[in-house]
Parts: sequence; structure tokens; C-alpha cells
Amino acid sequence: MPSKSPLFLRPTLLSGFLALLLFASCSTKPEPIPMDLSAAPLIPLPTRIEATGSSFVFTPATDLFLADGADSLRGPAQFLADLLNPASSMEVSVQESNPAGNATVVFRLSERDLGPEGYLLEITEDRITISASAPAGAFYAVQTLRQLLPASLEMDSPGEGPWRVATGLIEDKPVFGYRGAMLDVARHFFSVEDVKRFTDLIAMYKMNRLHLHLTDDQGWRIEIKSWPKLTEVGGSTQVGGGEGGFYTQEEYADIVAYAQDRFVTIVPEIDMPGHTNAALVSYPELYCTGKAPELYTGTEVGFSTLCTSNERTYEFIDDVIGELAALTPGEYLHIGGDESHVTPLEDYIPFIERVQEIVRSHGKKVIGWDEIAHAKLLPNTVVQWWAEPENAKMGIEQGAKVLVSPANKAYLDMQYDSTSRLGLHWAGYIEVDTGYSWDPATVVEGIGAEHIIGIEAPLWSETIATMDDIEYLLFPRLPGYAEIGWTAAADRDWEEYRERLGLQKPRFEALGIDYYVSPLVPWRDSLPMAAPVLD
Ligand code: TNX
Repeated sequence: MPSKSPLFLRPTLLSGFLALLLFASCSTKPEPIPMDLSAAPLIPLPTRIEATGSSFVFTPATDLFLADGADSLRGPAQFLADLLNPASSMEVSVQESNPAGNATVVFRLSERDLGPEGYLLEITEDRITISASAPAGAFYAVQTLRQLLPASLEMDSPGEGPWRVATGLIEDKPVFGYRGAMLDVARHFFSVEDVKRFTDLIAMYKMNRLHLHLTDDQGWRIEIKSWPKLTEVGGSTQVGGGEGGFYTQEEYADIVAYAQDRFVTIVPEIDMPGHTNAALVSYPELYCTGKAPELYTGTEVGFSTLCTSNERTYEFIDDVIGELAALTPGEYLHIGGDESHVTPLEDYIPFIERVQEIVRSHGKKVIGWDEIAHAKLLPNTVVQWWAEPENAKMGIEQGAKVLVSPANKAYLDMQYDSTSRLGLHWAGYIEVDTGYSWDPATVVEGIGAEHIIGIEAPLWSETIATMDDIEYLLFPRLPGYAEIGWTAAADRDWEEYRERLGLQKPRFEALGIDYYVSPLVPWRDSLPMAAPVLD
């Protein structure tokens, strides 16, 4: 056998075999194996899954490739590259063209209208094709692909391949356009890094709004350059008396941009006229009666109010809303409006009406807690139903849309049960099944799908102070709220969902999530059916 290779100098059966083996391992990719796409534990559950029974294998030769005209999908494609490279030691990059014709992931704009957030994910042995009508859809296809890959992908350190995904087709789009979570950074302050991690975690489950509760009695957390004492004084403490903190405008802009890269819109809240003690301490000219307030580090609610009859109050609000609107690309500003127990209704109503006008004058639309429906609402104002369905219905009668966050179903700060180490229980205990098994469009008569813009799960922070605390209350309930927002109610079923949720365990662990190990969930490292089918 004419060859210069030492192996072939004395051709024996053994050396021939070894050579073949070497050749095979260097020049071909791992063989596809049978896998079942329909057994993948995806959350939220996609609209349609068709399994074709084989697998695609990522190798160092896999390219990510933008089809002609799909330059707008570069962000999601780069997100996939950044997800794949650290754990897999691959060096995939985003290419404009595919001359080598390698096993490839192609991002393309769909000819068919898949909606602003929909996508089609087609996986064959040779190619993955992601089609979307807009970048958000491609980003969600990437999140689905992420859940199809082994959980070890989520680790920063190199993990073991092979990086296989089952073949087939997934067609998907959400039922609601607003799928959100809220973080209260006022009762306890959380760092920019924490807010970014929170954003990562919600985006992974295809949520697209992060409502930041930026101000309350215990703290003012956003720098307002024209009223600097709000943060100098009002930002200086928190529940329990810790040092508090605030975001500079540059830090806030950084959060907004980071969220935008993950297709999450920040909805900032300035709570008023109640929940304003921190502002009143910073600028005593903003209160009208009673004794001068002091910094507050307790957890009572409903004792503070801006002076609604003082013109200076509206100059203040105009400055605050103006600066915040300029930093916020999203369409909504949240004005709070909850629990204003010491503001007489006859003062509260004109106050809310005037604040709506101020928000509108800065080019934004209003969201407010359900009490704002007592006022005359502007077209486009959204009522966030948290307490009183009657308030939400008053809003609907005025033509307002409703954001659904009933406390006894959707509050992430409620304890799971009486033994939970964190959380409150004024609205009840919310175990994982209670949090999951309801439909925003039927939970109360008179509030139907046509009235709803979506769902939000708020996390209030009276009892939590660290990222681990956040994660304990967030997980495992958050994926359920994400699924309620994304998947049609007719396709959702707790018994089936809990199996998929239990299979998030390796992913939670790879991500270092400090989750509550609910006894209602069958926690598992892998599903026998979803493992490669070998014969
Ligand atoms: C009610 S929900 C509040 C908050 C508290 C929360 C605690 C809402 C609009 N107001 O001020 O933090 O309960 O669960």
C-alpha cells in the first residue's frame, strides 16, 4: 500500500483498522442518533412540535449564517454564538455567507408573516433553519434551541459534548404581547448585576417586560439630576436599615440597553401619590400636612402622600417624568397609584388625571395599579389588576386594557406554604400548582381575553435582600408565569407541565439558581424517553 504514513509501512490488519478509526474521527462529524423532539421538556410549551426522530450535532465546524437580507437577525445569532462557545469550546461565529457548506445554522427572514415574536425552527441532520418575521422571533427560536441542548451548555466552564439536538419542526408564537415580571428595588436595593441576572432569567423563558418598582417609602432608587436629594437622602436606606443605594442615570441606561439586547423592555415605576415617604424626606416642600417625615425602614404601607393641592408637586412630577421618559425607550411609564390610604379620593382622582397628562406630554403611555380606574382614564392607559377586579372592570368600562397580576395567583413574594423561609402571605400561599393553574382570560367573569394585554408576576422585596433570596421566590414559579403568557390556555395542563418543570433541574443547577425544591414537582436529571434512543 503506497503510503508515507508510518502506520502503513507494515500493513497489518490492526494498523489498517487504527488508521480507519483515526480517519473517521478526524474527518467526519459524530453520527446522528435517533432522538425524539416531542419529548423535549420545553417551557413555555410551543404552539406546534413535529418530531422527525434523528439529531443534528454541533461541531467546531458548525457556522451560524445570516441569509440574504437577514442582517437584522445578527443580534439573536450572536446571542447563540455567545451561548455555545464558552461551554462547548467551539468557536462558532456569525457569517454572512456559507462557502464551505458546513453543517450550519441559518437565520432567515420568513416570507410568511410569523408575527412580531413568532418563529419557525426547522432541524434536520444537516441544518438548523431559524425563520422569523422580526428579530424578537429569532431570539425566541434561540431560547428554544437552548433548551433543546444539554443543560451543561449553561455552565461557564467547558462541558462535555456532543452537543446534539433532536430533529423536527417547531412553530411557535405567544398568546400575549406583554409577558412580564416586576422587581421591587425600593424596599431592598439590588445591584445592576442583580437586575441583569434577573433579566437573563426572565428572557430565557421568553418574558419581554421588566417592571422596575423604583420608588417607595423606604427608598428612591433612580437619579433625577434636577432633584438630587431624592437619591442622596431618599436613596440612603432600605427595609431593616441597610445602606440602600440607587442607579445613576448611566447605570439605568445600561440596564435598559442590556434588557433591549434580550428583547426585554424596561417599564419604570414612580409610585405616587402614596408610597412617597423617601421623596417627602428628601424634599419636605412636597408634603402639606402633619409632621416632617423621617427616613423609614419598616414595612407598613399607606401612610404617605404627596401634597396634591400644591403646584410645586406637579413641577416635581414633570421633572421626574421628563428625565425618566428621556432615558426609557419603552412606550409605558408606571405611575403606581396603589394604597394611597391617606389621600382623600376627591384629591386622588384629579391627581391621577393630571399625572396622566404629564406622562402623555412626555410622549409615553400610563400603566397604574388598579386603583387608578377611579379616575377618568386617557385612551391607552393600562390598569394593572392586582387587588380589586371591580377596579379593573371600571377601567374596562372606560375602554382601558388590563394587565393581569392578581395577588393571590401571580405574586412572587407570596410564600409557597407556611414553612417558606421568605415571603409574605397576606394574599395566601402560592405553591407551584396554584401559580400555574389559572387562565388570565377566565379567572374573573367580565375580564376576558379581549380586555387583556398580558400577565405580570410582581416580586416585592420586603423580605428579600440578596440574589439568592430573589431566586428562591422566583424559581420554580417564574417558568409557569412565562408559560401562562406564552402558551394557549387550552394547551396547558398542570399534570403534564410539572413533568417538564421537573426536568429543568439540571438547567437550574447549571445556572446556579437557588430554587425552592417544591414537593409537587417530580425533579429529575433526565427523562428516559428524551435520552438518545439507542438500539
Ligand atoms: C401590596 S401590590 C403592595 C405593595 C407591597 C405588596 C406586598 C401593590 C400595588 N402594593 O406595596 O409591597 O403588597 O406583597
